[in-house]
Amino acid sequence: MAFDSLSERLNKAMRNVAGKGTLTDANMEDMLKEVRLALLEADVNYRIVKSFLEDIREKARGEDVLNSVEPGQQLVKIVHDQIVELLGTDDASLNFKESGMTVIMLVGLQGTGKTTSVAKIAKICKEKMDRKCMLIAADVIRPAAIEQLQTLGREIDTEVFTLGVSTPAVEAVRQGMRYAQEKGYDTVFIDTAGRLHIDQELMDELRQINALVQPDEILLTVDAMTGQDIVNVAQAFREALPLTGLVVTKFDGDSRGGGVLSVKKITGVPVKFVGEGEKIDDMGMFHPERMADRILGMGDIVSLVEKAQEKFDMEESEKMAERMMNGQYTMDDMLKQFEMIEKLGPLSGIMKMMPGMNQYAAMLDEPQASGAMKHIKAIIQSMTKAERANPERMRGSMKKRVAAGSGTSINEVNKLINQYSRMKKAMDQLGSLQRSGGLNEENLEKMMNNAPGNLPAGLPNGIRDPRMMGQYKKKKKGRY
Ligand SMILES: Nc1nc2c(ncn2[C@@H]2O[C@H](COP(=O)(O)OP(=O)(O)OP(=O)(O)O)[C@@H](O)[C@H]2O)c(=O)[nH]1
Ligand SMILES: [Mg+2]
Repeated sequence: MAFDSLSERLNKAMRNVAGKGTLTDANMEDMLKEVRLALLEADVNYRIVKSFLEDIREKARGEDVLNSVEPGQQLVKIVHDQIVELLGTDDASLNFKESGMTVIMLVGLQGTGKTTSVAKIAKICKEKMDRKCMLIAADVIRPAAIEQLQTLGREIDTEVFTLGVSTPAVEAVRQGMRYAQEKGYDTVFIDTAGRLHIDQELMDELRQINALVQPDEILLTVDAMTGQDIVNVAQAFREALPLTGLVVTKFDGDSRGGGVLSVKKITGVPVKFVGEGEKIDDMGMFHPERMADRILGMGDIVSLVEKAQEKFDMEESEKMAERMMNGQYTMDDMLKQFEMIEKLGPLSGIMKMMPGMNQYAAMLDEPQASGAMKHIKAIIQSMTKAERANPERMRGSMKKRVAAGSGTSINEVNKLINQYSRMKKAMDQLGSLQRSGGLNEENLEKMMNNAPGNLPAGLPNGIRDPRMMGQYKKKKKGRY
């Protein structure tokens, strides 16, 4: 099985360090040396190995020390997370059109497993996602290709559209699409021809099909046994076609796995499916977490550290919440908050449902949406302790220094300070709500009645919201 020897070596290196009660630079470097060798031996791209190790070092230094687990165990978790990161943390599910027909095209070199994968993935779509699937035979080069697809189609009880070998592939696709539309299919798979090497003729044909149907998914099948060459093949195909994902086949073979571990980082194309055998059901969606568990094989330790981290986060956030509601909200708190939100995912969904909190919800999402976390961090880290506690008091020259120090602009610094002020206000409001008894019946009643005078001091409501106030004034001005 792919990754077996990598897994064994990594496991050994990590077991060594996992039991350590104290962690010195020296035994961490020993461990990293082992990890490095294991990855290189598995044929992972050397540049990736290098940045992989650097990231681990950096994370190990930056991590909060958890009291309830051994430092070595914490390090195991860091390595695990780094493998997940390498495999890709974005959503790797299929893109289906909201309405209308979704088209999924499989491309790849000869014999990599396109035709088999079409049937395997169609079966998953049919059975697990309730899609109405049809297959189009667009490989008119290999004589037995159409028959092979028809056999597979029968096996998964799915219609195959073909015009035989004498109709060019592009024409077969054109007519197949029309046919699928008429028949009310909502998901169409296109099985294309393969070549031994990437050649112009193949790419031209694929480009034409792409231009004609603009598939929602173009999946490149790669054979896990190809090793690092996966990366070169993926790059060549990506230059010709807007690839949306990879299907790694023959994972059941004895490949070292380095190509699979390198391809996402280098090409930016995520692995979406993994084929693990010749049978129709030997295909699964790709889960980076599960794959990382499989590679590292230390699920017990990883989940132990996860639990400790959750507990740590809870304690931290409780302490923080208490301070914040007592009017001690600093920019350091804001940064921590953003980081927590980043970890948690969209908290704004919940906030949007709370009366008056909608405006803050949008702010919370901002650092995630724009990827501005790096800037925010740099800005806050460029500020002195005193400035972080009272950013509103910063003068122009200070802001200029911070902007220069963080590689941002005064504008961005100002924007962050504004955001901070609004968050601080929200915290104060929550604090005063809590001091006046929390969200009890009485306070809720007051909020419902929306009577500004009766509300706990400063609670946001329609008219006191500064932005609403502006609109209100504008309206007044226009009218009178
Ligand atoms: N062990 C194993 N064999 C696989 C897997 N996927 C495909 N195969 C086998 O690989 C061979 C080639 O598969 P095809 O699906 O015909 O490959 P293709 O890319 O369509 O090939 P061409 O159409 O000739 O380019 C077949 O014998 C498949 O059974 C897999 O995940 N594991
Ligand atoms: Mg084929």
